[in-house]
Amino acid sequence: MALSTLSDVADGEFKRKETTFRNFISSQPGAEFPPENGRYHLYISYACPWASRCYAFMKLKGLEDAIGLTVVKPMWERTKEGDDHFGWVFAKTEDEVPGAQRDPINGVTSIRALYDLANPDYTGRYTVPVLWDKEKKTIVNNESSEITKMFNFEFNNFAKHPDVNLYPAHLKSNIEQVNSWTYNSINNGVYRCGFATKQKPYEEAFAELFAALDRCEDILSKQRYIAGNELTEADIRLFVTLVRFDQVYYVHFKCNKRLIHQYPNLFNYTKDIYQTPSIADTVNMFHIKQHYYRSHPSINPHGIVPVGPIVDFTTKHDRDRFK
Ligand SMILES: N[C@@H](CCC(=O)N[C@@H](CS)C(=O)NCC(=O)O)C(=O)O
Repeated sequence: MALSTLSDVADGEFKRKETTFRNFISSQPGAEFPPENGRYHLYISYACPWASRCYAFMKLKGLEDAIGLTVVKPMWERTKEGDDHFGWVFAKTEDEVPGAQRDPINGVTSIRALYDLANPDYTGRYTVPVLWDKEKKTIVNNESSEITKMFNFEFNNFAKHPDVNLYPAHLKSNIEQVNSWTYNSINNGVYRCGFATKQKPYEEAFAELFAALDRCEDILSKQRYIAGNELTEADIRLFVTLVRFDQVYYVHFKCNKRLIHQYPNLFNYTKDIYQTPSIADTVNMFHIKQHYYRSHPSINPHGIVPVGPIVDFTTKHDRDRFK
């Protein structure tokens, strides 16, 4: 099975490649991609933390009526007869896998086919999220950190919650400062542990990951959210990794120094974000576990999905102790 994720390994070290479609939806006069009600469509996997952060922004801003959404099947499958690429595919029928859908916009069978429609010469990875323009029939952007910015700022005329701002100006430098270390050491850090093919890069990524989690634990002992006392982009970015950690990364990616539910502040914080209205809708643990454990045969050859641990994010948290 060809695993495009593993093609990002060099010298035993996992190095994530840059994404390719980098256009912006903008309300500036004359913009090529203006914000319009009903024009854009987001393709995600519930398994993917990067795609899930886009979906979380969509929900927090109340953009579900303005921007369409389609969810792929959790397990990677062959994307084209005659070659050995495995990747994201759509459901064949609406009831094939609970939560997974057919492609209602282009009627294609895989995410790869969307990239081929957008650019027949495309040769990169076929990743989610994909933000699709129905009018120009192309991919606007496939970089989650940019899609979230567009959702935050550019659709306020159509958002049910235009007042929600996950990049408030007064916290901008804190947010960027936090993102600068959480991305490499935590969000990508778990992948650097999991996809390392040599001991040394694995151990380096592991040490960095747990040092960064300790740093979060310390910050979160003093304030409710990671960049201050309001929910921001930095929290959503951190949350998507924390919520997958105990049930996937601890086992599958060998991030097994400590579970998140053993850190009092990090665990209560994860529950706090999970219980923020509409965030729980973006977390589908069935898709998450099915994907990771069953789509990476190089690290879990038999595709057995561990039953535990059972983690309950719905119990009471203590984060309202910060006012
Ligand atoms: N930089 C991208 C990364 C997205 C990404 O790596 N997505 C993974 C899933 S978690 C994917 O679609 N992988 C498919 C593949 O590698 O073939 C973003 O943040 O949007």
